[in-house]
Amino acid sequence: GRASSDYNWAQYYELEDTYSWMQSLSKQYPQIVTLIEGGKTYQGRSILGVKISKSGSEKPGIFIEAGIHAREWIAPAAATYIVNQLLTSNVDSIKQLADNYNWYVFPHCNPDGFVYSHTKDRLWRKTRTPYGKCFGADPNRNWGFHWNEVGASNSACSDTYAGPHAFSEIETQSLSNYIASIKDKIQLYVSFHAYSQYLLYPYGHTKSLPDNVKDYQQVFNAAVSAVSQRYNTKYTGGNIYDAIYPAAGASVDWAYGTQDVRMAFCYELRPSSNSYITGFKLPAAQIIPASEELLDSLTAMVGQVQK
Ligand code: ING
Ligand code: ZN
Repeated sequence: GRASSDYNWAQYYELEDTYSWMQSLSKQYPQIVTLIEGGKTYQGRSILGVKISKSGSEKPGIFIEAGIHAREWIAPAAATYIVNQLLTSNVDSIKQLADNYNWYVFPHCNPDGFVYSHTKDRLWRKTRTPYGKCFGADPNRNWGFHWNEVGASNSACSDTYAGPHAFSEIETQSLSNYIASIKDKIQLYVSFHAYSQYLLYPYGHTKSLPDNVKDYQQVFNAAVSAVSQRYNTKYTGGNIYDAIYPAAGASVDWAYGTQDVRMAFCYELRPSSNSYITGFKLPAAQIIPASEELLDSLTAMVGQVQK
Protein backbone atom coordinates (compact mmCIF):
# COMPACT_ATOMS: atom_id res chain seq x y z
CA GLY A 1 0.00 0.00 0.00
CA ARG A 2 0.84 3.68 -0.18
CA ALA A 3 2.51 5.54 2.64
CA SER A 4 -0.17 6.74 5.06
CA SER A 5 1.55 10.15 5.28
CA ASP A 6 0.51 10.69 1.65
CA TYR A 7 -3.13 9.78 2.30
CA ASN A 8 -5.45 12.44 0.83
CA TRP A 9 -8.94 13.02 -0.60
CA ALA A 10 -8.01 13.56 -4.25
CA GLN A 11 -8.36 9.85 -4.96
CA TYR A 12 -10.17 6.70 -3.94
CA TYR A 13 -8.21 4.13 -1.95
CA GLU A 14 -8.11 0.40 -1.55
CA LEU A 15 -9.03 -1.16 1.79
CA GLU A 16 -5.47 -1.73 2.97
CA ASP A 17 -4.44 1.87 2.33
CA THR A 18 -7.28 3.20 4.46
CA TYR A 19 -6.67 0.64 7.20
CA SER A 20 -2.96 1.60 7.29
CA TRP A 21 -3.92 5.25 7.51
CA MET A 22 -6.30 4.52 10.40
CA GLN A 23 -3.55 2.58 12.17
CA SER A 24 -1.18 5.51 11.70
CA LEU A 25 -3.75 7.86 13.26
CA SER A 26 -3.90 5.79 16.43
CA LYS A 27 -0.11 6.12 16.68
CA GLN A 28 -0.09 9.82 15.84
CA TYR A 29 -2.91 10.67 18.30
CA PRO A 30 -2.62 7.98 20.99
CA GLN A 31 -4.62 9.99 23.56
CA ILE A 32 -7.48 10.69 21.17
CA VAL A 33 -7.78 7.91 18.58
CA THR A 34 -8.48 4.29 19.45
CA LEU A 35 -8.49 1.66 16.74
CA ILE A 36 -11.50 -0.64 17.11
CA GLU A 37 -12.26 -3.98 15.55
CA GLY A 38 -16.03 -3.59 15.30
CA GLY A 39 -16.52 -6.88 13.53
CA LYS A 40 -15.27 -9.55 11.15
CA THR A 41 -16.08 -10.56 7.59
CA TYR A 42 -16.84 -13.88 5.93
CA GLN A 43 -13.36 -13.93 4.40
CA GLY A 44 -11.75 -13.13 7.75
CA ARG A 45 -11.03 -9.44 7.37
CA SER A 46 -11.53 -6.91 10.17
CA ILE A 47 -14.20 -4.25 10.17
CA LEU A 48 -11.93 -1.52 11.53
CA GLY A 49 -13.17 1.68 13.05
CA VAL A 50 -11.76 4.60 14.97
CA LYS A 51 -13.07 6.03 18.20
CA ILE A 52 -12.22 9.73 18.52
CA SER A 53 -12.46 10.83 22.11
CA LYS A 54 -10.87 14.06 23.28
CA SER A 55 -10.49 13.46 27.03
CA GLY A 56 -11.82 9.99 27.42
CA SER A 57 -14.71 11.02 29.62
CA GLU A 58 -18.28 9.92 29.15
CA LYS A 59 -19.94 11.96 26.43
CA PRO A 60 -22.78 11.52 24.00
CA GLY A 61 -21.74 9.41 21.04
CA ILE A 62 -22.08 9.79 17.29
CA PHE A 63 -21.84 6.62 15.21
CA ILE A 64 -20.91 6.77 11.52
CA GLU A 65 -21.36 3.65 9.42
CA ALA A 66 -20.04 3.79 5.85
CA GLY A 67 -19.33 1.38 3.05
CA ILE A 68 -21.98 -1.20 3.91
CA HIS A 69 -22.52 -1.32 0.12
CA ALA A 70 -19.30 -2.12 -1.70
CA ARG A 71 -19.68 -0.06 -4.88
CA GLU A 72 -20.63 3.20 -3.16
CA TRP A 73 -17.04 4.40 -2.99
CA ILE A 74 -17.81 7.97 -1.97
CA ALA A 75 -19.16 6.72 1.38
CA PRO A 76 -15.89 5.45 2.92
CA ALA A 77 -14.00 8.39 1.37
CA ALA A 78 -16.38 10.86 3.03
CA ALA A 79 -16.09 9.01 6.35
CA THR A 80 -12.30 9.26 6.36
CA TYR A 81 -12.53 12.92 5.33
CA ILE A 82 -14.66 13.57 8.43
CA VAL A 83 -12.24 11.67 10.67
CA ASN A 84 -9.40 13.81 9.35
CA GLN A 85 -11.33 17.04 9.85
CA LEU A 86 -12.28 16.11 13.41
CA LEU A 87 -8.60 15.58 14.18
CA THR A 88 -7.03 18.50 12.31
CA SER A 89 -9.54 21.30 11.65
CA ASN A 90 -9.04 24.78 13.07
CA VAL A 91 -12.66 25.73 12.36
CA ASP A 92 -14.48 26.38 15.64
CA SER A 93 -17.66 24.49 14.80
CA ILE A 94 -15.66 21.38 13.83
CA LYS A 95 -13.41 21.62 16.88
CA GLN A 96 -16.59 21.70 18.98
CA LEU A 97 -17.88 18.57 17.29
CA ALA A 98 -14.66 16.81 18.20
CA ASP A 99 -14.62 18.20 21.76
CA ASN A 100 -18.22 17.52 22.72
CA TYR A 101 -18.83 14.01 21.36
CA ASN A 102 -17.24 10.62 21.25
CA TRP A 103 -17.12 9.61 17.59
CA TYR A 104 -17.29 6.05 16.36
CA VAL A 105 -16.46 5.96 12.66
CA PHE A 106 -16.44 2.78 10.56
CA PRO A 107 -15.49 3.66 6.96
CA HIS A 108 -15.68 0.07 5.68
CA CYS A 109 -18.58 -2.00 7.01
CA ASN A 110 -18.38 -4.47 4.09
CA PRO A 111 -14.66 -5.02 3.48
CA ASP A 112 -14.99 -8.26 1.44
CA GLY A 113 -17.42 -6.59 -0.94
CA PHE A 114 -15.24 -3.49 -1.18
CA VAL A 115 -12.15 -5.52 -2.11
CA TYR A 116 -14.25 -7.37 -4.72
CA SER A 117 -15.42 -4.03 -6.17
CA HIS A 118 -11.75 -3.14 -6.69
CA THR A 119 -10.55 -6.47 -8.05
CA LYS A 120 -13.44 -8.14 -9.93
CA ASP A 121 -16.67 -6.21 -10.26
CA ARG A 122 -16.79 -2.43 -9.75
CA LEU A 123 -20.58 -2.56 -9.27
CA TRP A 124 -20.65 -5.24 -6.54
CA ARG A 125 -23.01 -4.30 -3.66
CA LYS A 126 -23.39 -7.19 -1.19
CA THR A 127 -21.21 -9.29 1.11
CA ARG A 128 -19.32 -12.27 -0.38
CA THR A 129 -20.83 -15.16 1.59
CA PRO A 130 -21.50 -18.07 -0.83
CA TYR A 131 -25.18 -19.02 -1.21
CA GLY A 132 -25.54 -21.83 -3.73
CA LYS A 133 -24.48 -20.60 -7.14
CA CYS A 134 -24.62 -16.97 -6.05
CA PHE A 135 -22.78 -14.82 -3.55
CA GLY A 136 -23.66 -12.37 -0.86
CA ALA A 137 -26.58 -11.04 1.12
CA ASP A 138 -27.47 -7.35 1.17
CA PRO A 139 -25.99 -6.08 4.43
CA ASN A 140 -28.59 -3.32 4.46
CA ARG A 141 -31.44 -5.87 4.44
CA ASN A 142 -29.95 -8.25 6.99
CA TRP A 143 -30.39 -6.51 10.38
CA GLY A 144 -32.66 -8.09 12.98
CA PHE A 145 -35.57 -5.68 13.16
CA HIS A 146 -38.67 -6.50 11.08
CA TRP A 147 -36.25 -8.49 8.96
CA ASN A 148 -37.39 -9.39 5.40
CA GLU A 149 -40.92 -8.05 5.86
CA VAL A 150 -40.85 -5.83 2.77
CA GLY A 151 -38.51 -4.52 0.07
CA ALA A 152 -36.04 -7.39 0.24
CA SER A 153 -35.57 -10.55 -1.82
CA ASN A 154 -35.50 -14.24 -0.93
CA SER A 155 -33.31 -14.99 -3.93
CA ALA A 156 -29.60 -15.32 -3.23
CA CYS A 157 -28.85 -13.94 -6.69
CA SER A 158 -30.68 -10.66 -6.01
CA ASP A 159 -28.86 -7.49 -5.02
CA THR A 160 -31.35 -7.04 -2.17
CA TYR A 161 -31.15 -10.65 -0.85
CA ALA A 162 -32.13 -10.46 2.83
CA GLY A 163 -30.00 -13.52 3.68
CA PRO A 164 -31.31 -16.87 5.03
CA HIS A 165 -32.13 -15.31 8.41
CA ALA A 166 -31.67 -12.04 10.30
CA PHE A 167 -27.97 -11.35 10.98
CA SER A 168 -26.92 -14.30 8.80
CA GLU A 169 -23.93 -12.19 7.74
CA ILE A 170 -21.07 -12.12 10.21
CA GLU A 171 -20.55 -8.47 9.18
CA THR A 172 -23.95 -7.28 10.47
CA GLN A 173 -23.93 -9.79 13.35
CA SER A 174 -20.56 -8.73 14.72
CA LEU A 175 -20.96 -5.01 14.05
CA SER A 176 -24.39 -4.96 15.72
CA ASN A 177 -22.88 -6.64 18.79
CA TYR A 178 -20.25 -3.95 18.92
CA ILE A 179 -22.83 -1.16 18.59
CA ALA A 180 -24.91 -2.70 21.37
CA SER A 181 -21.82 -2.73 23.61
CA ILE A 182 -21.19 1.03 23.35
CA LYS A 183 -21.75 2.69 26.72
CA ASP A 184 -22.16 6.29 25.54
CA LYS A 185 -25.67 7.45 24.74
CA ILE A 186 -25.74 7.55 20.92
CA GLN A 187 -27.32 10.84 19.85
CA LEU A 188 -26.93 10.18 16.14
CA TYR A 189 -26.43 7.03 14.11
CA VAL A 190 -25.55 8.07 10.56
CA SER A 191 -25.23 5.69 7.63
CA PHE A 192 -23.47 6.82 4.42
CA HIS A 193 -24.63 5.47 1.06
CA ALA A 194 -24.72 6.64 -2.54
CA TYR A 195 -26.28 7.85 -4.62
CA SER A 196 -29.21 10.28 -5.26
CA GLN A 197 -28.72 13.10 -2.75
CA TYR A 198 -31.33 12.01 -0.29
CA LEU A 199 -31.43 12.37 3.47
CA LEU A 200 -33.52 9.58 4.96
CA TYR A 201 -34.85 8.61 8.36
CA PRO A 202 -36.80 5.60 9.70
CA TYR A 203 -38.69 3.63 9.00
CA GLY A 204 -37.99 1.54 5.93
CA HIS A 205 -40.12 -1.41 7.02
CA THR A 206 -43.38 0.50 7.50
CA LYS A 207 -45.21 3.59 6.40
CA SER A 208 -45.68 4.43 10.11
CA LEU A 209 -43.51 7.28 11.33
CA PRO A 210 -41.26 7.33 14.40
CA ASP A 211 -42.77 8.70 17.64
CA ASN A 212 -40.39 11.67 17.53
CA VAL A 213 -41.03 12.44 13.86
CA LYS A 214 -41.38 16.16 14.67
CA ASP A 215 -37.81 16.17 16.00
CA TYR A 216 -36.67 14.14 13.01
CA GLN A 217 -38.26 16.62 10.63
CA GLN A 218 -36.56 19.59 12.33
CA VAL A 219 -33.16 17.96 12.20
CA PHE A 220 -33.84 16.92 8.59
CA ASN A 221 -34.72 20.51 7.63
CA ALA A 222 -31.58 21.93 9.25
CA ALA A 223 -29.38 19.28 7.62
CA VAL A 224 -30.84 19.64 4.12
CA SER A 225 -30.61 23.41 4.31
CA ALA A 226 -26.96 23.26 5.42
CA VAL A 227 -25.90 20.77 2.73
CA SER A 228 -26.80 23.28 0.02
CA GLN A 229 -25.02 26.33 1.48
CA ARG A 230 -21.53 25.76 0.11
CA TYR A 231 -22.12 24.45 -3.44
CA ASN A 232 -25.89 24.71 -3.85
CA THR A 233 -26.23 20.92 -3.76
CA LYS A 234 -29.89 19.91 -3.46
CA TYR A 235 -30.91 17.05 -1.21
CA THR A 236 -34.47 15.79 -0.75
CA GLY A 237 -35.85 12.85 1.23
CA GLY A 238 -37.87 12.05 4.32
CA ASN A 239 -38.92 8.75 5.85
CA ILE A 240 -37.39 5.84 3.93
CA TYR A 241 -40.63 4.05 3.09
CA ASP A 242 -42.25 7.05 1.39
CA ALA A 243 -39.19 8.99 0.20
CA ILE A 244 -37.51 6.14 -1.69
CA TYR A 245 -38.98 2.66 -1.27
CA PRO A 246 -40.06 0.14 1.36
CA ALA A 247 -36.98 -1.66 2.70
CA ALA A 248 -36.86 -3.81 5.84
CA GLY A 249 -33.75 -4.99 7.66
CA ALA A 250 -31.76 -1.77 7.23
CA SER A 251 -29.19 -0.69 9.79
CA VAL A 252 -30.89 2.62 10.57
CA ASP A 253 -34.21 0.89 11.36
CA TRP A 254 -32.39 -1.53 13.69
CA ALA A 255 -30.36 1.25 15.35
CA TYR A 256 -33.37 3.46 15.97
CA GLY A 257 -35.82 0.63 16.62
CA THR A 258 -33.82 -1.52 19.02
CA GLN A 259 -30.97 0.56 20.47
CA ASP A 260 -30.78 3.58 22.75
CA VAL A 261 -30.21 5.82 19.74
CA ARG A 262 -31.86 9.24 19.69
CA MET A 263 -32.03 9.52 15.89
CA ALA A 264 -30.77 7.56 12.92
CA PHE A 265 -30.26 8.99 9.44
CA CYS A 266 -29.00 7.78 6.09
CA TYR A 267 -27.30 10.08 3.58
CA GLU A 268 -27.45 9.04 -0.05
CA LEU A 269 -24.49 11.11 -1.23
CA ARG A 270 -23.61 12.58 -4.66
CA PRO A 271 -24.36 12.43 -7.51
CA SER A 272 -28.05 13.22 -7.90
CA SER A 273 -30.16 10.63 -9.67
CA ASN A 274 -30.44 12.75 -12.82
CA SER A 275 -26.74 13.52 -13.07
CA TYR A 276 -24.75 12.79 -16.23
CA ILE A 277 -22.27 11.03 -13.96
CA THR A 278 -22.75 7.28 -13.63
CA GLY A 279 -24.12 6.98 -10.11
CA PHE A 280 -21.55 4.89 -8.27
CA LYS A 281 -18.58 6.33 -10.16
CA LEU A 282 -18.45 9.79 -8.68
CA PRO A 283 -15.23 11.39 -10.01
CA ALA A 284 -12.51 11.54 -7.37
CA ALA A 285 -12.34 15.31 -7.85
CA GLN A 286 -15.75 15.46 -6.12
CA ILE A 287 -14.70 13.61 -2.96
CA ILE A 288 -13.70 16.84 -1.22
CA PRO A 289 -16.69 19.01 -2.18
CA ALA A 290 -19.14 16.17 -1.45
CA SER A 291 -17.49 15.62 1.94
CA GLU A 292 -17.27 19.32 2.80
CA GLU A 293 -20.99 19.85 2.27
CA LEU A 294 -21.71 16.62 4.16
CA LEU A 295 -19.73 17.86 7.17
CA ASP A 296 -21.59 21.20 6.94
CA SER A 297 -24.81 19.21 7.05
CA LEU A 298 -23.70 16.98 9.94
CA THR A 299 -22.64 20.06 11.89
CA ALA A 300 -26.11 21.55 11.47
CA MET A 301 -27.65 18.21 12.38
CA VAL A 302 -25.67 17.99 15.62
CA GLY A 303 -26.55 21.61 16.44
CA GLN A 304 -30.23 20.86 16.00
CA VAL A 305 -30.17 17.58 17.94
CA GLN A 306 -28.66 19.42 20.93
CA LYS A 307 -31.72 21.66 21.17
N1 ING B 1 -29.92 2.80 -0.99
C1 ING B 1 -30.40 2.28 0.27
C2 ING B 1 -30.64 0.79 0.17
O1 ING B 1 -30.18 0.06 1.06
C3 ING B 1 -31.97 2.72 2.09
C4 ING B 1 -31.64 2.98 0.69
C5 ING B 1 -31.38 3.48 3.09
C6 ING B 1 -32.84 1.71 2.45
C7 ING B 1 -31.67 3.26 4.42
C8 ING B 1 -33.15 1.49 3.77
C9 ING B 1 -32.55 2.26 4.74
O2 ING B 1 -31.30 0.33 -0.76
C10 ING B 1 -28.76 2.43 -1.56
N2 ING B 1 -28.33 3.14 -2.62
O3 ING B 1 -28.12 1.53 -1.11
ZN1 ZN C 1 -26.22 1.70 -0.40
